[in-house]
Amino acid sequence: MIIRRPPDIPSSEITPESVYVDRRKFIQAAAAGAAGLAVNPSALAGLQAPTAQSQEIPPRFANMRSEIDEALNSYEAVTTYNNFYEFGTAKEDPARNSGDFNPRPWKVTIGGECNKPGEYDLDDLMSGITMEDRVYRLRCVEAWSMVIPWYGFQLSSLINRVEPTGNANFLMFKTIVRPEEMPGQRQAILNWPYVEGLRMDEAMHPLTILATGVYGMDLPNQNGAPLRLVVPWKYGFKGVKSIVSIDFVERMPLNTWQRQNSVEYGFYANVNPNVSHPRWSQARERRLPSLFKNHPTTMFNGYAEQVQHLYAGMDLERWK
Ligand SMILES: Nc1nc2c(c(=O)[nH]1)N[C@H]1C(S)=C(S)[C@@H](COP(=O)(O)O)O[C@H]1N2
Ligand SMILES: [Mo]
Repeated sequence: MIIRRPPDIPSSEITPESVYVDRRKFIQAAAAGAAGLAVNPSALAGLQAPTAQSQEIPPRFANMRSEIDEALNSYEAVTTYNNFYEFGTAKEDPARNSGDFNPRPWKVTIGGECNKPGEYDLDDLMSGITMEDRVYRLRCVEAWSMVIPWYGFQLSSLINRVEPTGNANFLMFKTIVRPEEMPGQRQAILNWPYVEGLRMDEAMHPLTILATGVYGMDLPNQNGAPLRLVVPWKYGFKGVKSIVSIDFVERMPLNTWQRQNSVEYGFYANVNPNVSHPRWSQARERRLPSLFKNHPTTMFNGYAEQVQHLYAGMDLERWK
C-alpha cells in the first residue's frame, strides 16, 4: 500500500455519520454476499436505504482506512448509488436492474499491439497474479465522491503478461454488449459498447487496478462484475465496467463520454479543481452520504504526489 493521506483534508471534515458503527448491517451484508449477492442483487433488498448508512469496517480493511485516513463509505452506499447506464440512468437503477446479468464464466479478449493476444478465461488470465485490497476515493464528475475498499490487482501485471509491443501507446477497454441481460442496452442511451482508454504509462502506474471485488466480496453486478477498471486520480467515468476486451493501440482511443459530448468530457479526465466543468464548478465535492459539497476537491483527487509527473508539461486545461 502506497496510498497516502491527501494533505489538505482535515479530519474534522470527515462526516460524523460515517464514524458510527452498525455491526448488524455489516453481518447481513456479508451473509448476503456469501449467498451469491454477485448474481442476485435482490438479496440486498432488505439493506437498501435511500441514504447511505455506515457499518463497521471489517478488520481486513482497518489498516487501509488509517492509511488513506478517510472513512469508508458503507457497503450499501457503494452498491446502491451507481452509474452503469447499461442498467439505466438513475443512480439506483443498476442495483435494481442488474439481477439477470451473468458475470460467470467470463472471457476477456486481448488484442492489438501485443505478443500474446487471445481470448482468455478470466480465471486463467488472473492465475498467478497477486490480489490486493486497495482503498481509493472514487470521484464522479458530477462532484460527488465515495471512499471504496476495492479488491483487485495491478493492471500492470496483466499488461506484462501479454507483452505489449513498442507500438502500444494506449489501451482501449470495452464493456460487454448483452442487451438481453442489460436493459439499458435495449435503448440508444449511449453508443454501445461503453469504451474507455488509458495511456500506457497511466495503465502501468501501480495505483491503477482492475477490480474484481469490493468490501472483500466479489463485485456485485451493479459495480461492474466481474472485472472493472479503477483509476483513482481520474473522474469516475474512466472506471469502465464488465470489461470484455482490452486492445493495445497506437493512437488515442475515442472514449464513450468524449464521443458523446466532447465539449464537456475529454480523454484524460484527471480530477482537477481548477478546471470547471462547463455546467458546474469542480472545486468542491459532496462526500456521500452528505447532501452538501462538504469537501474541497484536491488535484488528481489527492494523488498528485504519485501521478503528477505523468502530465509534466501538459496544459491540463486543454487536456481535460
Ligand atoms: N460500462 C459502463 N461503465 C461505467 C459507466 C457506465 O455507464 N457503463 N459509468 C461510469 C461512471 S460515470 C462512473 S461515476 C463509475 C461508477 O462506478 P461505481 O458504480 O462502481 O461507483 O462507473 C463508470 N463505468
Ligand atoms: Mo460518473
